[in-house]
Amino acid sequence: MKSSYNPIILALIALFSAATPAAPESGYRLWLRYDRISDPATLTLYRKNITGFVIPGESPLIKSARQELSTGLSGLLGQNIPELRSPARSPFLIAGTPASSKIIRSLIPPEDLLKTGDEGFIIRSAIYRKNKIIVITANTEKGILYGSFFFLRLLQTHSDISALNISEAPKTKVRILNHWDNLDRSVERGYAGLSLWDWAALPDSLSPRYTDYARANASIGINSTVLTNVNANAMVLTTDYLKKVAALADIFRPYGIKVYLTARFSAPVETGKLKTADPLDPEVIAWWKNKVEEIYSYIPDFGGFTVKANSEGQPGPQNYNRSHADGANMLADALAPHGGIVMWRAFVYDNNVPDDRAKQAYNEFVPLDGKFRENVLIQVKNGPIDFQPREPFHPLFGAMPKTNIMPELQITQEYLGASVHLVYLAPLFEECLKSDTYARGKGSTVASVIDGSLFGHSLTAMAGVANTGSAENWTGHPFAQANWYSFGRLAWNPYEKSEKIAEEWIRMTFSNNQDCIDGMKKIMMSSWENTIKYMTPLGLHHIMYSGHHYGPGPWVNRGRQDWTSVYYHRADSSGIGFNRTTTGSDAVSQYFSPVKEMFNNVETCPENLLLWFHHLPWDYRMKSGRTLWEELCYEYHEGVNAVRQMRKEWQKLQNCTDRERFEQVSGLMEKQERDAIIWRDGCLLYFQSFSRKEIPSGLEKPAFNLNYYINHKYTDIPGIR
Ligand code: GCV
Repeated sequence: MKSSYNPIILALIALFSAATPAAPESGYRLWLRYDRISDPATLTLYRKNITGFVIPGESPLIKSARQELSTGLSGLLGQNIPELRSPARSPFLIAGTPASSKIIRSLIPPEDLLKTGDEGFIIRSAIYRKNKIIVITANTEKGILYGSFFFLRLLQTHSDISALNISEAPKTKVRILNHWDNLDRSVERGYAGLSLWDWAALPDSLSPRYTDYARANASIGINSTVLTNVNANAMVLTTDYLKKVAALADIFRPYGIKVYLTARFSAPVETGKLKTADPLDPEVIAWWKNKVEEIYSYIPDFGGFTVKANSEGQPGPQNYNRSHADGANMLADALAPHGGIVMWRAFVYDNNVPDDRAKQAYNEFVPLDGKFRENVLIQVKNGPIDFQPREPFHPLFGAMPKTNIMPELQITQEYLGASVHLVYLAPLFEECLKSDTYARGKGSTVASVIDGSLFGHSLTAMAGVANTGSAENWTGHPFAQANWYSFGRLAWNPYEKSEKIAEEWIRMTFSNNQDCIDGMKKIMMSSWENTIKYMTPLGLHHIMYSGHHYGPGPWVNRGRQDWTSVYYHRADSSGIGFNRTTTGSDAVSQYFSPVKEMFNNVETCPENLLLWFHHLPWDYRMKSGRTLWEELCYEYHEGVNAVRQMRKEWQKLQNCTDRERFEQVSGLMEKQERDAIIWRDGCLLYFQSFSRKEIPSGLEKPAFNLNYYINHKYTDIPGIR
């Protein structure tokens, strides 16, 4: 379509609109900003294509979609885009199911919707009575809601909407946030303020934030949320709390979001006054059955339970000499008549440290394959230890073909710099999802386990440990919003590319100007690798300070052995690294061939996981020609230098954002540089006490001695005391 503006004037306006800093923004609106489209040509085109919208129906889901289309379209197009009672003679948008709209029935053949299931949708350009229209349709109203958000995203990202033919369906069924939120509003590993759930005020007082939380999630396809910490409190299962939970569920339902709770395994004893929580005890079975019935009486679409059992002090079936399957199945049987599910976590390891911690979940769960009910999923962290900056994929992926397996990713940055360091996590998630398990030969990726295609499972899910809190911008660091966003997009489609997701998010959250997109994308896409370099290069892991996991603590050697750093890095005068090869703990043998051999052989083991699998001498020759010690020094230095470079790049992007967010990010980057240096120098000085080698010339030398770093206290990091 031809624009009526002079192209030179258009170019000038575009240049100035991109180069003018916007009004201050707190970040509250996340990626749903709906500000008027700044590019005049795009705006004109969109205005010509959408003069109004039709959305038949009055159900809660349709009302949510209507509200979103109304604010979104009018905001983005900078003029009132009215809801039409009947089709207009000018181009319009129509959103509805075939059942709700004759126009849609006449335009979309029913077979086209077959593949979209009960949550997917179609967005298509069409001609109706010689008029160009845009159709959003789906089998269900939930699909209409998702389609509406998707369409708004097309506008927000300045996409071409002239010939649309989009068909989308999520690849997983349950796309769920796990909130590690306690009933006193503290958040375990939370760095963005208090819990969103104001339990004391619920159910009478309902913050508007609850609706905005639901909108944000729905906009990226998240359809479930576990409200409470996996280190669970049985109190949330009492009647008074269930009423509070029901109030939240009522707000989330119109956005297609189901609530779930964590079930404390000992609840029958703690709140039910039974003498045991043995999952095979008839009274215990009856207690859970009644409790579940009570929950459904308040929340008819309750999703089910997430359970951490027999892990890090949590009670579980093993307290009664029962297996994880006995425990999970007992809860699953109580939930099954109501359509509920159990997400049973595989994050278990023995406090007696009988074996390499990396091996324990596999050893515990693989023998139980096929023993879980159909409404049970085993929830597996992306790697075998615990959300480290980099881990190999968890060997349980692919190893339990007869069991529903779901991944647990961590969106909150427990081991990745809290909400201070800019770390875009989608490349980490993508690396795990793309990993080939070889469970059924080449191409058996983790993603194919998760979407159910590898072993033919239909109950599929992906969980992300949330990074949200009461901070005005939800996540503390403005860029941490991208981690929430990308989790949702990857849960919808585990094959999506992190770079594409970054670009979408930047366009919606900051700017559609190409230089801004390129600059921010560069920062985001390199941020994870850079952080690994100054924290845990070459496969090092779990060398954080104990208690908080923010700063370095390779010297931590007291307390429970597998909570110390020395257990993991095993540095001594002969070298460094954990020997998990066939000559060591043999964790490699939990992987299928040829992954096992690849990790086992020092020549083929990727260098970025070298010290995860191998203990090597300090003068081991790396591919670069440097010794291992030298390489370690260079990696740590490169990490710090990359943060410095990132700060410079950010300064160039001043006009890509408002002053408020620009200053906030600048301040955070300053801290990130300071703390990256602490990581580098603390770790190198400590490891140097074993290697007894000089830091190569040309590299910066630590400003203080080792004791300084050992005694360093952080006073300005959110959530860290
Ligand atoms: C919720 C790690 C964290 C704990 C967390 C645990 C888990 O150990 O440090 O805070 O507890 O993982 O995932 O259960």
